[in-house]
Amino acid sequence: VRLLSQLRVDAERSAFTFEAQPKVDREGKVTGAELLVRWTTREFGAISPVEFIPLAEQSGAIELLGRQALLCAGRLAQDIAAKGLRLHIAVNLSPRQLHNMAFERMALHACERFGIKPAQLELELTESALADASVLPLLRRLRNHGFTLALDDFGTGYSSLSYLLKQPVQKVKIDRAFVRDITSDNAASEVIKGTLQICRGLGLKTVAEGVETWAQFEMLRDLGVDEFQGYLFARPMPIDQWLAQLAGEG
Ligand code: G
Ligand code: G
Ligand code: MN
Ligand code: NA
Repeated sequence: VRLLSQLRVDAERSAFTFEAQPKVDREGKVTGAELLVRWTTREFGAISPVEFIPLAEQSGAIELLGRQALLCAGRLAQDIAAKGLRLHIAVNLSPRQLHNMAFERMALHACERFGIKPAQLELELTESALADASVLPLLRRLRNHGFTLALDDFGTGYSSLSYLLKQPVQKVKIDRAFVRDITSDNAASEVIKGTLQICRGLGLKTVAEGVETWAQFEMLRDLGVDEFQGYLFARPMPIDQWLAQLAGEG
């Protein structure tokens, strides 16, 4: 209860921070980064999003967190464009955010405010967020505005092929549970192969999450995965650190 009230107070104060975890292409070149929220309280220390996102969803604080994430993404996309780089910034969305009437306006506002195009932002949605067919019109509008929609944690929910066909997403992120087992478990690699084949057929880009070893990277690359994210390339890091790295590379 104390945690919940602290969460409300901190959400009002925009007290969340965000880390960036880069993604790379098949050559290992950076394509963009995913923003991951961080929350540290004086009383309880750092709390994992796995713990507080559900609380934020229940309490409604997720609206404020989501707004802060969009603004952070917009600002970062602006900084990156100013360096002459063409990289995307991805934000995670909770199911509840898609039921907020103001979400679309908030997302467009973030783009206007920082002078960026929606195409520079990627919205990561979980299967559970898409399970409710009533969000489809919003997703179509977001896509028409130019936002890239990515299906996160693919394979952990209950998506069937027919279900995937109906989604207006352009990218599929293969869950790290499959990536973890790809070199040891034949079933995991068959699931990935099947997923990649379907995605190719539908013209969807693919991202492998949680890539930790060279063996995983090489196997996934041979199978045709487009983008990669994981500790092998970089851990989530403070945004300024990522910008400094990019400056070094550029
Ligand atoms: O970095 P990591 O352990 O911390 O993230 C854990 C989970 O929290 C991930 O599944 C991720 O999707 C979710 N998450 C991270 N940042 C955000 C965010 O800004 N908004 C939402 N809704 N979820 C997030
Ligand atoms: O949004 P999503 O559920 O994809 O959240 C990404 C989560 O995965 C974050 O918690 C992030 O810290 C974590 N993560 C990113 N790369 C790796 C990795 O290589 N290995 C593991 N175990 N976790 C990772
Ligand atoms: Mn994600
Ligand atoms: Na994931």
